Amino acid sequence: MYFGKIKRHSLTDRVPPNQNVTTSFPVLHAGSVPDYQDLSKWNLQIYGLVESPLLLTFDELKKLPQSEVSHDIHCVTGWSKLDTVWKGVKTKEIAKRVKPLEEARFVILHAEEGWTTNVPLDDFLRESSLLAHSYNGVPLTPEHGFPLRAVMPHLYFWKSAKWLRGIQFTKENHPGFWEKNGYHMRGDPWKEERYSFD
Ligand SMILES: Nc1nc2c(c(=O)[nH]1)N[C@H]1C(S)=C(S)[C@@H](COP(=O)(O)O)O[C@H]1N2
Ligand SMILES: [Mo]
Repeated sequence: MYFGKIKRHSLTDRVPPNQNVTTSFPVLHAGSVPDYQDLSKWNLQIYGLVESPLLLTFDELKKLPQSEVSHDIHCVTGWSKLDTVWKGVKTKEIAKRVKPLEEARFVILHAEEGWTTNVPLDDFLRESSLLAHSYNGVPLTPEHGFPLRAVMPHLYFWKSAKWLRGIQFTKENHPGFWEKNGYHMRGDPWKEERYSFD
């Protein structure tokens, strides 16, 4: 596994403003944890402003090129966790296959129970953005998003939808679940983009 060049830096360079490092792994979400008996009915729908929409089964997703990446994550409630290791399919690999149209500027991530979050297309397509099925080398636990979640570690962690079922490419920026409740449309932790009204 390649972890990149080891840089010498203090924790303050590494942790965004007003965040505290935790070694635990807090669980945060609205609604209930889905209970999947098996994945035979599970699929991931990729649609909207794309040339070739895709409907992937879990097996098909596992057959796409896999990446394992290590990132720090930052929750808007104030905790950060360093060096979290995720495995899955890069969003870039998905985009290569569906080919977003030129009009597509934003992405809505759809989770179970109708939960959504919105991100600009450029953020969705970052090198570090992943559709993850594993954490620390083992499948995600139900409460952390089994069988599949988004991981977009350069944004506050609420953008990283757990129990992901759909990826919709859009022209306009449609606020998702927390964004409708005042959370930021982008959510850059380094700029402290927590809420849209402050
Ligand atoms: N489907 C879904 N995904 C979600 C949420 C949610 O309520 N529903 N909450 C988000 C929030 S606010 C956070 S901080 C992270 C928490 O992920 P964790 O429970 O794995 O730490 O999940 C995000 N993904
Ligand atoms: Mo959160």
